[in-house]
Amino acid sequence: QEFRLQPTPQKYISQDDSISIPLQYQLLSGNSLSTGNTLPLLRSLMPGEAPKAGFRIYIGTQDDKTVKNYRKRIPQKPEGYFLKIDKDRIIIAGADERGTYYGVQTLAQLLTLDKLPLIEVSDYPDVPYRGVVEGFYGTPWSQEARMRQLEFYGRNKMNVYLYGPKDDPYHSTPHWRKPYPAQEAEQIKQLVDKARENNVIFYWAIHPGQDIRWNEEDRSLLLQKFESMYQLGVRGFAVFFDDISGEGTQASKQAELLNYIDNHFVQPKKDVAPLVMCPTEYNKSWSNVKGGYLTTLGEQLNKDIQIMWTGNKVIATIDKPTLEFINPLIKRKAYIWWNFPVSDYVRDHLLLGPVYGNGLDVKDEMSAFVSNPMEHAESSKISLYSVADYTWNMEKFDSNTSWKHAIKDLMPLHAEYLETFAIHNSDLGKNGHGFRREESTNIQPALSALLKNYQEKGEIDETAYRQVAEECRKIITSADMLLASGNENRPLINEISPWLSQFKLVGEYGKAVLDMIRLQRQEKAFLPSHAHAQALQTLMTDNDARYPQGVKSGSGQLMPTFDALFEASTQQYNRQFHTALNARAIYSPYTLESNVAQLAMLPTQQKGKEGSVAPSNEVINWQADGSLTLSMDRPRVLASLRIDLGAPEETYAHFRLETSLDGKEWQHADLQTAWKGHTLQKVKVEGRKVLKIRLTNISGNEQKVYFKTFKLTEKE
Ligand code: LOG
Repeated sequence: QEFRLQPTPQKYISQDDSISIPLQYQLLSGNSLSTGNTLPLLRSLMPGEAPKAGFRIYIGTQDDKTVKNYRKRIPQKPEGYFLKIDKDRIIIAGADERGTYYGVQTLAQLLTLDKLPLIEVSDYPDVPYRGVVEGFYGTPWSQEARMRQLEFYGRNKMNVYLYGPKDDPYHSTPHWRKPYPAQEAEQIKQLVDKARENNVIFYWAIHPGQDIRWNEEDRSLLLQKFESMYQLGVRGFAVFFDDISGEGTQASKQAELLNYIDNHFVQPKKDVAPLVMCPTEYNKSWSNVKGGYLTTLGEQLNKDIQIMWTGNKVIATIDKPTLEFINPLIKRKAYIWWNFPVSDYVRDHLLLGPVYGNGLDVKDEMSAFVSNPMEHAESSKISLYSVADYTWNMEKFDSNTSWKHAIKDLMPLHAEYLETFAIHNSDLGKNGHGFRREESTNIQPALSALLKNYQEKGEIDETAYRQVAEECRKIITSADMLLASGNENRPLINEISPWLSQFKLVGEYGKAVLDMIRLQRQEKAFLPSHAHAQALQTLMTDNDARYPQGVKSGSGQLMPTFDALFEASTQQYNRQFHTALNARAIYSPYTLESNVAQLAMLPTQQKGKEGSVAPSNEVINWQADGSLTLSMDRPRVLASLRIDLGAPEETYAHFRLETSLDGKEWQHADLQTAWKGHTLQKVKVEGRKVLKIRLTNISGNEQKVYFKTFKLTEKE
C-alpha cells in the first residue's frame, strides 16, 4: 500500500524529489505559538533544534512575521494551513492556531517516510466540527481508552469530543444535579488536559430531561453543575434531550433553558465554545412537524446554539435530502449525530466495516458531523479514522481506501489479518432499526455460486470451492495471528477476543462443511466431517452463551451459507444412504422428535435457562400411541416444566409424561393442574436430571388437543 496523507488533503503538489530528514534546523516561530501545543509537538517530532543550523523551519499563523512571505498561500478557511517542504526550508503557515497545528500533524506523517518529499500542501477541513460523541448505552469507555482516543483525534485532525455516555449517572438521571465525586472529577480534568494537548474541544454534555422540573431550582442546579465542570477546565457544553418522555420534552422550555445558559453562562465566560443541544425529536421518523417541536427550537433558540440530528431515522446515513428536510425547520445547519458504528442495540456484533452511504455533496449543509461509536473504543477507530477523512475532504472520500488505511493505522504489522477479520464482522444482523451493512464482500460471489450450484444441481463449483476454502484458511490464520499478536495493539485485541475465538470457529466450520459436500457420496468418509461440523456448531453456541452480550461473527454471509451447505449435504446423504443424521444447522441444545405429523416440524428455542417448543395455533390430531420427545444434548437438571394442551383436566389422563436419563429407562412424572379450571399443567420435576422428556397418547384413540405451551427451565 502506498503512502497517503490522512485525512486526504485538499491540495497536494509533489515535485518527485526529496531531501534527507534534517538532523539540525533553525526554528523561526511566530509569537502566536508561544503558548499552545503546536511547538511542543514539532519539537517532539524533530529534536534537532540548533540556533545556527542552515536548514530553517518557519512556522506561524497568518499575522506572524515568520510566515509573512507566505501569507497569500494560506487558505482563507478556518483551520486551514499551508505546508511547504523545500531544499533548505520548511514552511508551516496556518490560518489560525489549530490550522498551524494541523500543518505540523501533516509534517508528522511525512516524517514517517525515509526521506522528506518536496511538497506543497494547501489544506483545510470541509466541515467545521468533526469528531465523536460518546453517547451510547452500555459500559462507558475507560479512562485509558479515552486518553488514547483524544490523541487519535488530534492526529486525524478531528476537533471535538462530546462526553455523554448514557450510563454515567452524573451525566444523566439520577445524578446530573450533583457534582462528580473527587476521583471522577480528577479523571475528567485529566481528559480535558489531554484534549487541549491534542487541540480537541472537550464538550461535557448533561442529560437531564427525564426528571427535570422547569423551575429556578433545577435551572440553577444545572448551571452549578456546568460551573463545576468549567472549574475542571471544560470549555464546551451540551444539553441532550434524547430518549425521554413527559415534561422534559417541551420545546419552548428546552429553548428557554438553553438560551438562559447561553446568555448567563456561555457568553459572559467568553472562552466557551458554542452550546450544543440534542433535541427530543432528533430524527425525521420521530418528528411531528405539525406539532411544532422542531420549528419552535428553530425559532426560539439563540442563533449560535447548535442542534443535533441523526438523520431520517435513529440509525441512518446522511444525504442531501436529509439536510434539506431539517435545516429549514431548525433555521440553521444541522449538527449531525451519526449513529455509526454504535452497536448498543446489537451488542453481539462488531461493526468493523467501511464507512459508506453518506452523501459526498453535503459539506456546506452541516455545521458538524460527530460519530457515536461502539462501547469498544479501540475497535471504533476503524470507523472514526474514516469519519475524520470524510469530514475533512468529502468529495475525495473513498470508502474502501480509507477503510484499508484505517486498519493499517491500527495494526501495521497485522493489517492483513485485521482486514480479514473486519471484512467478515461488519453487518449488524437483524435489528429493530432495520439498519444493515455489507459483509464479506470479498467472498460473497463465491459463496453464492457455491451454494447455488450445490443446492440446485448437486454440483460443486470448483473455482468457488477453492476460493471459499482459501478464505476459511485465511480466517483461521487471521484469528490465530491476531490472538497471538502480543503488544502491537493490546487494547484492540482485548476488546475483540471473544469475537476472534468465534471467528476461528466460523473458519473451521466452513472447512468442515466443505469436506461434507466433497464427501457426500462416500458412505463412511462423510460421517466424521458431519460430526465435526456439528461439534463446531456446539462450540459456537457455547461461546455465544458464555458472554452476556452474545458473540456473533460472520453472521451476514459466511454462517448462512455454511449452514445451508451443512443442511443440504446432510439431507442428500440421508436420502442416499437411508440414514437419519441431524440435518439442522442452527444449533440448539434441545431437539424435538415426534411421530405426530403436526408436531414434528415445530422448532425448539433456547433462551438462557429456558427451553421451549414453539407453540402451534391449530388443533393437533394426536394419534393413538403417538408421542413427542424433547431431547437434550446432555443430561440437564430441571427446575420446572409447564405443559398446556389447551384441554380440560380430564384430557391429561389420556397422556403419559415420562423422563429418562439415558433414553432407555423411563420414569413417570405427574401432570398437575396449575390452578383450578385452567388448562396449564405444572409438572413435578424439580431437581430431576433428564436427557429426554416424552409425552405419549396412551388412550388408544386419537386425541384432539392444542399445543400451547411446552416449556422447561433448567436449574443453574
Ligand atoms: C440514543 C443513543 C444511542 C443510539 C443508538 C441518539 C440521539 N440517542 O435511540 O444514546 O446510542 O440511539 O442506539 C439513541 O441517538 N436512541
